[in-house]
Amino acid sequence: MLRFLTAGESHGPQLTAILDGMVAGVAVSSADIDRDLAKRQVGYGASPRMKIERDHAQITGGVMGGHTTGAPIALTIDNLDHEKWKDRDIAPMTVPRPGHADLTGAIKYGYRELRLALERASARETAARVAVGAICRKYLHEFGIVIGSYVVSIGSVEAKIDSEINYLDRFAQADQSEVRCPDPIAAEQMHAEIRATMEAKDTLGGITEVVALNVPPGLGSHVQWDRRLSARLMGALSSVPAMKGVEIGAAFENARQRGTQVHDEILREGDRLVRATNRSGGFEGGITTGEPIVLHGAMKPIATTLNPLRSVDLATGEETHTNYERSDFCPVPRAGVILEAMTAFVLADALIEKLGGDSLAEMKPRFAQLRQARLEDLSMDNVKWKF
Ligand code: EPS
Repeated sequence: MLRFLTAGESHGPQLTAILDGMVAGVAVSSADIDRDLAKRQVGYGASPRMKIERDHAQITGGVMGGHTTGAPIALTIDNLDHEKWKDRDIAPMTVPRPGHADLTGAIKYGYRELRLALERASARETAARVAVGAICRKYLHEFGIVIGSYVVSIGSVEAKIDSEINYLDRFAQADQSEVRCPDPIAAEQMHAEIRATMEAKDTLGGITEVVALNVPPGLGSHVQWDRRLSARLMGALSSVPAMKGVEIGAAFENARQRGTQVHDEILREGDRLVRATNRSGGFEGGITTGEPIVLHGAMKPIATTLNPLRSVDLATGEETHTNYERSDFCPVPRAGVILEAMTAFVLADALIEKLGGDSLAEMKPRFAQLRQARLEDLSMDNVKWKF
């Protein structure tokens, strides 16, 4: 239903995105998108490149009079750094960095210069994704759905977040923190850990928790593998560069426990069916339960390290060491908004699929009629039957 493509190189003139399948009637402005783009540019440990760029989305199609028309939405984001690169004689790069797409890209496409892989594999591309996600987020807001994130670990430092703190407060606290961690003690330790990593000329990874609130039950489906929304979400999050692991709820902890300790018991609150816990992270059978969707994205320490790693110069065939390219030391704090964008895209797609229709006006009444986890929505025949 909903799909998007991006194009553009890290140091080329601009990034382009096309979002196809967004319904008519959603209020969207450049300012809405720029707010999210700005979040992607800050965070301790970010590349000096972020001081050069002032990401701004220019909407060039699909929005008229401040609202989506149902046509494909096109937008561009200029790379301000392009000025410094254009018309320059660029020294070829022939030593691939372990962990980046330099070598695999060259093997696949037969490049004779590794920059051709680097330019497109660069996480610069995620600016276009964040812009697309901002539009999806505006659509989801119309139905009260909110997506946020915060950092739960950087390197070996783990946040201890009081379970009493509600998600909206966690998002707000993360926005106040240079490392986007709502636990102020852990945030200080994370800051120190990033500083120590920079001094050691190294890079650092971490884990971000992404949460979607007020998602109705019944999105996605158990009936076919590729309709499991949990799988679509995990796939989308793992497509973010350097994101090497995705977890739904407490999946890895759950795997160490017995079933009675893991599953979210079903209780009654008046007519409503509620859950005692949310260890499943908001999914059962690949379908949303109506509880918060909780995901974790594990980011590896990025591949461009100031201290060299062993590699081979493809021009000479000699074993050598990598050369440093300007880069982030720890992009984990600014990765959250990218994970949020991918979550917003997948959830918007699932909601459009569920509701049908071409405009917000058609969808609003359908949303109000969605079946909920209430006894009155679930009439059971209670009679014997046979296959
Ligand atoms: C990146 C390397 C750095 C980062 C870049 C991702 O770029 P440069 O080589 O220009 O210093 O700044 O991220 C961005 C440009 C961005 O907007 O996030 C890489 O190698 O992936």
